[in-house]
Amino acid sequence: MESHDLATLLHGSVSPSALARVPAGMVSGVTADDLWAALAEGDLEVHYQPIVRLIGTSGDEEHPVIGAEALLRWRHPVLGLVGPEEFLIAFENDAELIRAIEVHVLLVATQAAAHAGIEVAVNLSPIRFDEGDELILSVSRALDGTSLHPPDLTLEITERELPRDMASAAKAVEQLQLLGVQVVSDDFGTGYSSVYVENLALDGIKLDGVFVRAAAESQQSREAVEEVVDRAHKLALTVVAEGVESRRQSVVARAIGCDYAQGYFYGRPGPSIPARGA
Ligand code: G
Ligand code: MN
Repeated sequence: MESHDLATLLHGSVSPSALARVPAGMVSGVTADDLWAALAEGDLEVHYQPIVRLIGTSGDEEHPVIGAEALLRWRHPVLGLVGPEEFLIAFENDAELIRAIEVHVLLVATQAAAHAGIEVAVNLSPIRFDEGDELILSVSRALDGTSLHPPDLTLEITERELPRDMASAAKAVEQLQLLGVQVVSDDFGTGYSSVYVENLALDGIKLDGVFVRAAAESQQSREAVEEVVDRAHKLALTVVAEGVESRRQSVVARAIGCDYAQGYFYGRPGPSIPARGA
């Protein structure tokens, strides 16, 4: 089975304009020093958005929380809370800064999740997968520092960018899985889906919200997205539906076989980690 069919099918399910993301406005004048200072002063906070289980639930009213995605937020002295898309993009190639911020999020999130008794997903940028041992070390240190079970930690890697070297990224994914953690492709369908699925032995995909919303809007899109979910399952990938904003989208995500879901409908990101649901 050709995994690039996944991307082709998905792209056919939405209009090209739906995929063209409008870049978020950057907070102007931010320097790397500002971010190092924010990190040192505790102004880089970790917020959490619940992830719910859809499989094995008895109806569309039941959305047990099984985990959370850790999301970085900068508590800016003037602007208030700002998301990473508004301040981090300009520093995408500053590997040292990105590493320091991501290690901070990883440490805070794993401790919070161990305490709350839930699973947690942490975002890693593709450049971290070029570091080799450095990444593996920071993940194993984070695990050593808590009672979190490794399978309860998921690392999300966005497929919007490519790691510089796919072969070493593939090796990093294998080493992470040897630690027992899971690795999933984030924003699935919006980037290099086929490259990711073909080169990395992923545990799952997070289907971008644009497809979940399209599936709830037209029968044709729904069939295409359902086919992608079926094929992902055949590749032994779990599927998280992202960006679920309404009851209707939630019902559709469950009906087409998504295993888990996340989005404003179940809960917005917030400063406290959610408790495990019934
Ligand atoms: O790329 P990634 O999936 O990691 O992005 C997560 C971002 O998506 C967060 O900043 C979060 O605030 C946002 N988000 C979470 N749920 C929803 C949703 O239901 N709708 C929209 N539009 N954005 C969401
Ligand atoms: Mn993510």
